[in-house]
Amino acid sequence: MSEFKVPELGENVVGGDVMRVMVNVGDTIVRDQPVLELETDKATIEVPSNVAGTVKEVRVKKGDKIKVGAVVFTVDDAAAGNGAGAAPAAGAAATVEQPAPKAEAKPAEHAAPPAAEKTDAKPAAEHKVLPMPQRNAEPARNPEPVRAPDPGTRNAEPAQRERGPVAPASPAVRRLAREIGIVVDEVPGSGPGGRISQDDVKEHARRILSSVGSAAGAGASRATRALPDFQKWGEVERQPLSNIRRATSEHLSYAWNTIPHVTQFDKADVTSIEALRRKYKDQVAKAGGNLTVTAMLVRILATAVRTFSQFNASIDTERGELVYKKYVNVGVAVDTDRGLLVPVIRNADRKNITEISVEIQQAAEKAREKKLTLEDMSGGGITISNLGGIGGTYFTPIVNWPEVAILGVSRAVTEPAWRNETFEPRQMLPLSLSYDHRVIDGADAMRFLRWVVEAIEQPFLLSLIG
Ligand code: CAO
Repeated sequence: MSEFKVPELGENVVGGDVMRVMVNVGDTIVRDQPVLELETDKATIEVPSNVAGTVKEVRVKKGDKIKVGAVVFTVDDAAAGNGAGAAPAAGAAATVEQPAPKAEAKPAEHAAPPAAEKTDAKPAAEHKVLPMPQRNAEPARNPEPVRAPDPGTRNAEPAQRERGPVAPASPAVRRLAREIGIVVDEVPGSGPGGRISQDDVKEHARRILSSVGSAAGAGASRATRALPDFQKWGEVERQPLSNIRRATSEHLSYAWNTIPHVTQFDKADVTSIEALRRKYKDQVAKAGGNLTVTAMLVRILATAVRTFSQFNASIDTERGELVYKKYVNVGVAVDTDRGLLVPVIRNADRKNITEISVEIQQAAEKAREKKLTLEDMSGGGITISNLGGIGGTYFTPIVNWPEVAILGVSRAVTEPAWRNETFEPRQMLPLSLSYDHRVIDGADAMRFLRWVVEAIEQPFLLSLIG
């Protein structure tokens, strides 16, 4: 008899919510067959089996929260005869030599899984499966390791992406990290290829402690306040935070607590550009896009940050440096029924508005169909958040850390504007620019926003310099 346990999943994943158990008692399974779908705070992961045989007992069900190392099911492998091997010792899932476990990265999602708790052993059709390297033997990990502030659903640390899903670190370094409660995959490695040393782990721990200390100082009054008993005033219902909501909450709290925000407002006269939009809408539709103010603004922002490079920068407080990006990637906030997701339009400065319209359309569809990958949402330089399709006048968007600026767009309305000694009906678009005041001065922000307004009002400018 063998046990199948949740293997190490990489990318700081310590466990997750069971979305689907893809085997039933009596099923005959083979190695590498997807058997479990887990929703973590960063991705939905499809876990393949490292055992083969007939399923005898299934110990988890949809909705369970399980950790790496938990037994999922047992199999009778007597008849398998394919070298599935005996069950590893209890708590040793991390020591299992996984059969090149496959995980599928896609944004954490809150959508309800298929109705049946246990289904046939079939991978979900929409999932892409990414290969994950084998892991070395390692004892059970600290269940509650300390994490660096989480970039949430919006961005992944470049260093981690570059060095792959599993951090290069020796067993001794991993042990040290585990003992002091650090997620080793989050430690920036100073060695060749990002290899992590014991000193890197200690330095990372020191940094977290100092940031936790200052955050605690800043938010002490919030942290210590207990909620009232709401039931005193009527019926209430409690629901657990979904993974995507938790990740968004952590990410936005981090951004809000770290970035000194300022928001500036302006209005752009979109009467002419709106006429152009209507004129060319069908043409763009034929290419598969929806020509909207969002697409036009993505292109305008992409050109604007080439002129105002500090708007496409990040602040590295550790090293006392500003990081100026030479590429132009624009994030677009997309509203989904599971929460906010921010896919990124890459090299937006090199694409025309039709191409951008098509990409936004595709990204929004992927977001709503739960098909966005973490990569699709990484590497943005500046973000646009357009709530105008819904309504509203102005709002104060939160900067999407580690970016330094975000443009909020509200609903364009026709209003009287004083032009040529008379009031004329003009369609005006309210814009809200939030920025990190450590990096951007107010005067520069106003110049930037004015530039954007002028580019909207005189679209020829884009062709002139774009
Ligand atoms: N003012 C007036 N009309 C607007 C508008 C605005 N600011 N923005 C969009 N519209 C219009 C569009 O032109 C379109 O009109 P037509 O039907 O005539 O073409 C219609 O509203 C629907 O547009 P859309 O919203 O489907 O398309 P979009 O490209 O503008 O936006 C997307 C795409 C994905 C950004 C949007 O659907 C969305 O999810 N917005 C919400 C973003 C969000 O939640 N932000 C908050 C984040 S928290 O900071």
